[in-house]
Amino acid sequence: MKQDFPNLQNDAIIKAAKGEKVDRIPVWAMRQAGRYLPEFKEVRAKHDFFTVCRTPELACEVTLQPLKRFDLDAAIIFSDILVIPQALGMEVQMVPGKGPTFPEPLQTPKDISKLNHKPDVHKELGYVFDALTLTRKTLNGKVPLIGFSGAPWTLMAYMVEGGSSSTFSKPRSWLYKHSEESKELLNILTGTIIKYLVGQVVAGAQLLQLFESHAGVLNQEMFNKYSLPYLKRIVDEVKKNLIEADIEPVPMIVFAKDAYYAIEDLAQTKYDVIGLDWTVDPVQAREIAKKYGKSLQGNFDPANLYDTQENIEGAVKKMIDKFGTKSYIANLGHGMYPDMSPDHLKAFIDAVHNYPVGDT
Ligand code: 1CP
Repeated sequence: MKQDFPNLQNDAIIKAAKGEKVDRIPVWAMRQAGRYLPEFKEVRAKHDFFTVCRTPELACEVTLQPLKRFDLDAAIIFSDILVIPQALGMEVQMVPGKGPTFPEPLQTPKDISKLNHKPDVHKELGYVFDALTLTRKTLNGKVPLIGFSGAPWTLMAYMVEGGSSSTFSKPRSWLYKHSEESKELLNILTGTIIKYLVGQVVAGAQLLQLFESHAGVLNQEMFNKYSLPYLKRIVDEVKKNLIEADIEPVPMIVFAKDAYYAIEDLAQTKYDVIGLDWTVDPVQAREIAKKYGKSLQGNFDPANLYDTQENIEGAVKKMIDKFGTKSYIANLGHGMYPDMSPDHLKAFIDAVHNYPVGDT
């Protein structure tokens, strides 16, 4: 299948993901579009959160907002991980001050039967594909466009808990009390995520990131049972399905937040890049990544952006000294917080770009 998109001018992030030489270290920031930007808040004052996601022109506009301010090496499509539970038939509201809320979460495993197990992703999530295609064309080849999805465990966590939580005790109780039904739910999610990600690449995504944002509430044994197998199936099948459709597979990034114990297992999958949160030591992660020929992404402590711009520069240099410049995509260890200063993100981005890469 041939896609007709403008030629890419800055492919540093794709090169870094593949372990190829770059002229400068590529950088982007998780949640680079969002509430810390006054221009984002202006759009949100006029439109409800999911209206922005569902209107390709608005999604495109907010995706491009951070690129107008900063010298970023990638755009990430504006959407949310919770569009998948919506596609399966669940209602999700974005409640100010509280975050995502499910009025009717899955209360017992019987509720799984109420879900649409095999949604038509083009019908239910076609608006994301349209936003990707419009944004890819509007970018005009400036930088690559990243598509994303929540990973199955993280989505199950919200669907059962009904919203955010520091313990996610309800979905974790399912893993012990209803193991088989939990696996059934994770399988339903996995099947939809695979079709959704393949559709994103067809629509114009040039890299994909999987967010396992709540890996941290699982121990290693539970992660190996309820997260890793599904993450693996996603990368295997997305790449296979793309090849079968005669489309070149795009680099895939896995970000399993707080799963420091899983880095070696993740490095043995087909993901090209392992995303790291700020609690991980880059030197140790690099040793593992080298062994398996993987690239790394991360892992600046987001709270470090509250420091002075001068101190940010020094901290960035220290971080890159540890990661090295090869097979590396600079990023935060998690997303931007709403009260952060755009100027401090700029200091981070500029400090990454000023780091000399040398000849190796
Ligand atoms: O009112 C608002 O504008 C809500 C703020 C907001 C924004 C800007 C939410 C609600 N989602 C988003 C956009 C978003 N979400 C993006 C695109 C923006 C970009 O990165 O530039 C992406 C990639 C996400 C992904 C997402 N949503 C994740 C994974 C990343 C992570 O932070 O770990 C998660 C966990 C969500 C759920 C979610 N949606 C929104 C919030 C506040 C949350 C987190 C809830 C919680 O703390 O549990």
